Amino acid sequence: MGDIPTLYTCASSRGLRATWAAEEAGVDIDLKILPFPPRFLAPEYMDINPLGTVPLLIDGAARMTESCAIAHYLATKNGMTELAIAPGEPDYAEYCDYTYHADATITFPQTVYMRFAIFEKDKGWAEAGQAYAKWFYKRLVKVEERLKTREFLCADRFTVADICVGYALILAKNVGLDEGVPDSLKAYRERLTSRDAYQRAFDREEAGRKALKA
Ligand SMILES: N[C@@H](CCC(=O)N[C@@H](CS)C(=O)NCC(=O)O)C(=O)O
Repeated sequence: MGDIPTLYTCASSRGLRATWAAEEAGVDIDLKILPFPPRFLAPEYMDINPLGTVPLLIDGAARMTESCAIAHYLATKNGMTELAIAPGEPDYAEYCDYTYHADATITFPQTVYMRFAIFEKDKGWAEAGQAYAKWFYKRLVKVEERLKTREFLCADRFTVADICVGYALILAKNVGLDEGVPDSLKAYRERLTSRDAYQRAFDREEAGRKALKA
């Protein structure tokens, strides 16, 4: 494929932020779906990404391993698009803030919950996992407040900040963390996931996941 970026990811992982941004921006990517977790099920992946995490984007000499950064990069690599907010535009600061907030503050407790309460629940840490679930719920307050008067997080339009925060809400539903998600954020998630580009991204990843099993 050569000239187009290659995205290594696992279906419905944080890499969905990147696949979704590529679909929204109309950027061609070579999508490579790995089994989860690649660390154990695709150990050769460690040679190209010693972290063992997904996503990984390779574009020429660039190697990126942060889903929110990759989403912003894909939305802007061929020039600014409506999916991003430029310096000097209203809500530029908020755009940066919510794009980082999505993973650093919201997805972080979700990840710890998943590890302790799901993947390693037999190690006796399930209670700690549930404590992180509560922490996750509390951390939704900022987005909840922001969306009381808005349809999207920034500049009255759909941006990468919505992709990044929206994915955390999608993950919540997928891993049994929906009980403490306010109805207003469930409605926001519904608006986001009904977008054609989201559906295309989801279907592309699922097709890759199914091909692994074939
Ligand atoms: N901050 C990184 C985190 C990447 C990450 O931890 N990805 C998870 C999947 S959502 C993963 O690869 N877990 C498997 C592992 O750590 O072995 C991002 O947003 O891309």
